[in-house]
Amino acid sequence: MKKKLIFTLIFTMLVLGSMGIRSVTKVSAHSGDVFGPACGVAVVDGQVNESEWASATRQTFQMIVPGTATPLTGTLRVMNGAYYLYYAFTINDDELSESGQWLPQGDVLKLVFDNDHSGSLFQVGDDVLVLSAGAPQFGDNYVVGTPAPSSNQEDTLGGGTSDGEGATQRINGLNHFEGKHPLCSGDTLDFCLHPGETAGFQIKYLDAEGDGSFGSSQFFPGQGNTSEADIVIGDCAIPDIFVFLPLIDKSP
Ligand SMILES: [Ca+2]
Ligand SMILES: [Ca+2]
Ligand SMILES: [Ca+2]
Ligand SMILES: [Ca+2]
Repeated sequence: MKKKLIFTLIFTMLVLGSMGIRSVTKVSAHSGDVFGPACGVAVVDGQVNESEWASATRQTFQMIVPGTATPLTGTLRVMNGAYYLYYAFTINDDELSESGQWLPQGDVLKLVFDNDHSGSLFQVGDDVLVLSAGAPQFGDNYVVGTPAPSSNQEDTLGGGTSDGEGATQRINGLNHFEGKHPLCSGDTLDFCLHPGETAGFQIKYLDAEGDGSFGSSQFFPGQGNTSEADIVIGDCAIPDIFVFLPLIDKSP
């Protein structure tokens, strides 16, 4: 009888495994680094104004830097409306570079998401949002997985759509990054989040120097595929999607 039970359990596990069902265990090895729930909308123009981000969850932190480079200090703000996730990042980089060694678009901010909050980053298909100093400043990407586990490319190259917008500016000694992305675009290469749900994420900032050389890679809350902070989606009624009716042609 016992053998039969064990056999049934193993069989069930094999069937579930073959169906590709991921573990639904919620890992919270990153307590403290939680952004949201917070409701609000912002004008995504690369100027992080205090007033427009007043209702966001904000945290200022020293970046984590492997090696000997000097850690920069970053501030991340997060909030959402009914349709979009909004995020703003400022960092005390000494200049905003629009191109550099290994960085054709210069300074780059990447938010790498753990869509299903499994506790592991860089699963193929996970959402990646990119804001660059050089054009195009916004990139809606996804984890490709090859050649390196963390490599990513534009959704449009994988049959998906580019969803959202972003802008970057140099203001008062800080690099400003602002972006927005649908909470649930319907694109399988994006996350789909509802009020109360949580996504994990990691920040990677790549610094291009003024002389064109590569500066450093800087992370928050840390480096590695299990070092992630959380975003909790608010139940926000703020209508932040606008439908423009087509102009009616009244000419005879
Ligand atoms: Ca703004
Ligand atoms: Ca997309
Ligand atoms: Ca994406
Ligand atoms: Ca820089």
